[in-house]
Amino acid sequence: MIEWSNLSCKRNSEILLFDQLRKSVSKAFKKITITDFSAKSIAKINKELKDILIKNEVAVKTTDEICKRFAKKLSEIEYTRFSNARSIVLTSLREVLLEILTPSQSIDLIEHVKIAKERKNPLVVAFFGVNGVGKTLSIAKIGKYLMDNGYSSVFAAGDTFRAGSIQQLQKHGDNLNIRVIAQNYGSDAAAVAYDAINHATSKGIDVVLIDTAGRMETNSNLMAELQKICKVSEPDLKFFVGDALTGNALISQVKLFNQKIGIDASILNKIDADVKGGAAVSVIHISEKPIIFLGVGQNYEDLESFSAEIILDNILPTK
Ligand SMILES: Nc1nc2c(ncn2[C@@H]2O[C@H](COP(=O)(O)OP(=O)(O)O)[C@@H](O)[C@H]2O)c(=O)[nH]1
Ligand SMILES: [Mg+2]
Repeated sequence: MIEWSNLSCKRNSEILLFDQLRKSVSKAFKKITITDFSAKSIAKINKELKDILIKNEVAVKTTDEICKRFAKKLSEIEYTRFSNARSIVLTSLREVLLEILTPSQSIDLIEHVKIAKERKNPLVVAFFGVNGVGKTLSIAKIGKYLMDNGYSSVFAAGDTFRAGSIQQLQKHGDNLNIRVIAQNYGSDAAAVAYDAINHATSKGIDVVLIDTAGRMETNSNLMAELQKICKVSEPDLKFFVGDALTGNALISQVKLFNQKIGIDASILNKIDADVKGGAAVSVIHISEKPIIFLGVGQNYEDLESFSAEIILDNILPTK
């Protein structure tokens, strides 16, 4: 059993993200010796890029899309003998990755809270994902984030399945001084969510954060339970929570949860431990939904608002 009281609120300021991906890109791009952007030269760089992306766990479909757009961009370059090939290649790759990391819609949690407040309703946010990806800790981090921004929240202990899950959420609630609405293990998670929404409505609490059970994504009972939670609590926002360390399994999870539940955004955790770094790029491309937060550690403050620029700065060499 993890000792939750050990969680402090210290900031982990020096987080080295996507170490391996950056190193491979840097190494490959140092070697760029091409002197033209002929179809042959482009194919050569593209092959190198493809290998790097696949090795660093960017999904195959995402890799293909990046390479396709990258090759197209390079083929449109007007190259002269004064051009700096390496800089052209880097700029083009940055542009392509930025497109991939910027889905059509973006999500600002605080804006959603403000709108719900104007309507005098609590904002209802539900968290979904398989076991161990960090749903419960994300709820605690977001509870703290909302508090730091001047908004109140209540936690709904909707994982009534896994032993210890209610106590785990309760411990976070105690640490953060946030109320937890819970029933017994085995009780109806949708009823817990419903209670929490009633509690928030009657007490004027701004946000309801609903924890849910994980199990395996292939478990059809789980999907039925999660759909029932959605039907009863009608969440304003549904967040898929994923673990960056799970590589390609993450891609099938986000696809499935999106299909069965319909997600609004993803939270990607354990970025602090993800040396490969392909997950963030793939999750956005595959789900066509933004990442709203990155989990970068086990402290309550280890939550970063997502920014494509931060990811790019971490992946691409600057010179
Ligand atoms: N290093 C790291 N660990 C995390 C992060 N998010 C969650 N964890 C750890 O992952 C484990 C599972 O988290 P939990 O919230 O219980 O996952 P859940 O089963 O989805 O509710 C715990 O040990 C967390 O401390 C993160 O961003 N970085
Ligand atoms: Mg949990």
